[in-house]
Amino acid sequence: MGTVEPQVASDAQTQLTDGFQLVIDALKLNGIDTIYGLPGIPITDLTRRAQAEGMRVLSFRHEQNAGYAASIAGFLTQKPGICLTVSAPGFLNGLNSLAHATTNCFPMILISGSSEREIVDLQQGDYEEMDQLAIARPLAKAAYRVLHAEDIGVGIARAIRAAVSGRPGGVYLDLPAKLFAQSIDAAVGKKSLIKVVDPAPKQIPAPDAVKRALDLLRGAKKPLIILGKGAAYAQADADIRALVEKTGIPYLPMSMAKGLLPDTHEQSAAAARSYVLPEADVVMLIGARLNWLLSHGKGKTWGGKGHKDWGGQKFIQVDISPQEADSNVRVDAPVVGDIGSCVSAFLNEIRSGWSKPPAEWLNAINERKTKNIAKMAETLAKNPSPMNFHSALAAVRDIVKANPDAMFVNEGANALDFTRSIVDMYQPRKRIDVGTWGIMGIGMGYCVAAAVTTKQPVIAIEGDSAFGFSGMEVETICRYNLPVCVVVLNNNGVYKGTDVDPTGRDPAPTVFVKNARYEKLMEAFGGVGVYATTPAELRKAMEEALRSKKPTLINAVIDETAGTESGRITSLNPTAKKK
Ligand SMILES: Cc1ncc(C[n+]2csc(CCOP(=O)(O)OP(=O)(O)O)c2C)c(N)n1
Ligand SMILES: [Mg+2]
Repeated sequence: MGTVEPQVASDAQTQLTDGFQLVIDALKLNGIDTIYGLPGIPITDLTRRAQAEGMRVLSFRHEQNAGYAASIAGFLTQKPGICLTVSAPGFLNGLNSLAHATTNCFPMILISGSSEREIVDLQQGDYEEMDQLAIARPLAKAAYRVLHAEDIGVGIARAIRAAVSGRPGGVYLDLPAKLFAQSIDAAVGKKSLIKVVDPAPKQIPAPDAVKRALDLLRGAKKPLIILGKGAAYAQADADIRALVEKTGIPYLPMSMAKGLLPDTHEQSAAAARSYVLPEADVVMLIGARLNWLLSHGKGKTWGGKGHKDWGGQKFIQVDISPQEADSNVRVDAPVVGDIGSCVSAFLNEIRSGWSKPPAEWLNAINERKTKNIAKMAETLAKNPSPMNFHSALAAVRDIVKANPDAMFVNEGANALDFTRSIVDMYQPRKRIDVGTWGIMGIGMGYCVAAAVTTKQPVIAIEGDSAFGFSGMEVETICRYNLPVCVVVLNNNGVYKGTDVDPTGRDPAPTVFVKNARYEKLMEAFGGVGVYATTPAELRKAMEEALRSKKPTLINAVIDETAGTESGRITSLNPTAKKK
């Protein structure tokens, strides 16, 4: 190990190829040109040779961040993002992102090297011994192992198809160390590779399901459309916008669907969310699941009497997975197919005419919207000292408006919830965030993948706790000189910086070192660090970062009393009964 040997495939004398080469050839044959990973036994040479063969190999400081990068690359490109790790510990570090990809329906393949099968299976104590395939299987949409070089082509083809077809997800591919060095005849090897034809075939919805859905929608007095990140993934942006505009139905974007239509669109009901959810009589879900993020379609959010009661709405659910319907409440009109095909079927049907929703409904929404937007504008105009989330995010909002092409990464609790509601998005698939699990740690991995796959500048709005999960990857951002501007909304802790240990011994579990200088971390690797205590300083630093395209970290000092416990999901937090 250790030498670069990109010539094996074309070695005229031996006419041999090997496992390393076949993995690279199989990926390239399928248009996969980027690997997010971290080298070590047994995949070090795979990273070297992939790079020597022109693949982009992005090397991270921790596999979890490489994995998150791969998962979001899958979301942004509809091609499986590849994460490459070493055995046992590297594999486990990557596993979190595999589960994340499956949960979020992002196409991703975690490829891990693994140790000697014979030794692992007899539990004889090999270097980094672990039965990785068995451990990955319950967290993946599919999991495969390849033992023979001749099967690499099939293994990669199956992994690609499983990742992107139907409902996308995370796939695990186990490649034992011995596989890489196996030599086979180069011509046999070449023939064994498979270029996957139509990896994500269209799934056309049944015409009667389309009709049933539109009949229900047509009869609604208070219809509502909810766009989920499945709708963003579909890349059917023009049709989705046409459906919303032609029907005239108010819509709500879920977090990562923001920007499918500009958030400033007159039909957006986002500023009247708490009014439209309980009031709507027919709700069309497009690529959005009725999970916790939509309060399971029931309870007080939806106008139910008790916290588990159905509010009485009828649901139309447009989803690629037939199993999604009835997951929480009855779905009266399931429409199963890929979002693009379903939306285009709706458009075909409504071409013959559609009457807009009743004016009372639209007026009632507009009234609430106008009131809430005015109230928010008042809050945003304040300029308190120290700066709070609102005054900082008012600056961020203007910057995003002026740079609608920029990618936008967001994580934290208050840093997430305030940003989502204050910062408008103007284009599809710009906002990428904590997703289905509300996971902390996606930040810097997402920044790298967003910069690499879209070639656009990236803005990341990070809670100080959230940032810490992947902070070391600022070195990765500097190493590849990516145009990433990280803003740490620094309130000295998780939710707030004000907690104290009642015994007086230690810092409270939710607080960090006060006035930490996160910007110096970026400076350590040659990037630009800025310490900002006012919205004006923050604005200036962001403008400069976008202009210069230099890796930048702005430490935005936020009033440590400003946040709330758990941000907007305080109700999910069990609190100890007071004695
Ligand atoms: C992997 C993971 N670990 C822990 C949590 C619990 N958690 C939710 S938000 C959060 C951090 C919130 O603090 P910060 O990022 O500073 O945001 P703030 O509310 O202070 O703006 C944590 C630790 C999580 N969501 N994911
Ligand atoms: Mg914080």
